[in-house]
Amino acid sequence: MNHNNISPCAEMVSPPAGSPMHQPDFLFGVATASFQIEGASTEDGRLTSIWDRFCTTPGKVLHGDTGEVACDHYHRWQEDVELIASLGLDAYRFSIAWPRVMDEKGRPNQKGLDFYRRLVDRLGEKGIKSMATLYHWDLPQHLEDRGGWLNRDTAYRFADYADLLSCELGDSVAAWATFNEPWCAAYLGYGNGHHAPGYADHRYAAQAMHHLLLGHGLSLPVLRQNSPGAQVGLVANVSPGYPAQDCEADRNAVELYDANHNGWVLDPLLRATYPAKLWQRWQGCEPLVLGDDMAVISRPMDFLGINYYTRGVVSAKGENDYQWFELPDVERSQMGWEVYPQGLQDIMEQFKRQYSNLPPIYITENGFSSDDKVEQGRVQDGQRIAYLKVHFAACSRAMQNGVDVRGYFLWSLMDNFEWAYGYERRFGIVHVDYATQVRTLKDSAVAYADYLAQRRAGKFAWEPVHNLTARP
Ligand code: IFM
Repeated sequence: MNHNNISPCAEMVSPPAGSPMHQPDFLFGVATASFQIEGASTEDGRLTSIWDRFCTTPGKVLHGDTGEVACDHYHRWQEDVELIASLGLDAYRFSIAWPRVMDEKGRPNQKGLDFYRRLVDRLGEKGIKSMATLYHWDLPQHLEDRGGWLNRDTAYRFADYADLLSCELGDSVAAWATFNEPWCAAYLGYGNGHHAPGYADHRYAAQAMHHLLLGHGLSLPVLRQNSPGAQVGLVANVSPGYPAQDCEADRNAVELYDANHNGWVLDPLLRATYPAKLWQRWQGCEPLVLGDDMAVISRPMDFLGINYYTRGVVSAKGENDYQWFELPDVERSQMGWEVYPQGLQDIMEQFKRQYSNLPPIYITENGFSSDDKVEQGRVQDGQRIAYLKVHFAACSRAMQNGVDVRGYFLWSLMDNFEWAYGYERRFGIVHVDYATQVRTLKDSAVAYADYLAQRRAGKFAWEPVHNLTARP
């Protein structure tokens, strides 16, 4: 690891003075996902996943990049845990690769399980809490060959997988997220084909979403039973909508956008129903819902994880559809996403108004991609530092207005495989040189670590807005 840049630090990444984020119980972490960092895609009995297949399908991933090596975390996990510890983080959010831990018959693959056992044990020794995501998109290919998320049976296979993992690691994991971003798995994977497995049919997307959510609901009691000390929840990517113009048609467009981006996942979980507006836009695409599915899906969760990057500004496209409106002259990330911190406050306050049973929130992803370069041992990513600070401030305002936020996980610990964009887009606070696997702390990592060290030293006062320890 290259630490040359640790001393000439830029400013500290800190929430504003008095922010409730300074409370010692508020968790600060970083997040990653198995396929994006692990590599070792054929080692120790790991099966092929839908993303391995997708990467080798011509034209699907930029430059033909694959997850074969990625950040080589499977071999360098000890160095990476040291890195997490050296930053002074409270928690680490990672995901488990389903194809690494189960064989085609659903039997455990001990070598794969051992990898995660070693990881959570080492994190525990370092005093770092583990938040494990069970599904961050790497479905075993053999399940896709039987229909993947279009096949209801996959939801039951997912519950078996959750059972195995929580039996194995249930004593050491602080929080389980069943799924990461079902919206992406369903819509990008089955609705427009930008992600694996690459289908493009809205009826497929709706049915896949239903089975993903069913898998979530089926696994909740299993996780609770095997891992009674852990919190269980789901991670959703969320995005507030705003009208391009202040007119009724664009306000209706915002409702359609909101139903698609937020309500499609959150209404079933928190209201046991799909939003009617969704089917207004996608007529005839309603999924097949059986028996008590909606009751299963809406079983209570201990937390909701939200991933926030940007907002949508939309205008009407006929009566039942919307289109994106590209604002000129706004700051954007390397992904082209507008930097809009107010959206983080707005969406959390919207959820608080909308859902009477909204559980406590973790911000499970938030971060900035830029074309970072190592120059004389240093990566000057001042734009990322600025992004983090304004999002900390937005989170603080939401908490001051009564939103119960328990922690913040920055995406991402290190640069990694950014799905259809391959390795070109860099989200890490640690730079990865993919040719040498050298990790170099970017200025943002140093600035985040500076804040965490000063917070531990008790340097910040805060205004309490809710008692974090009083809730489960
Ligand atoms: O890299 C992804 C992550 O896997 C899921 N949430 C969004 C990130 C940035 O696109």
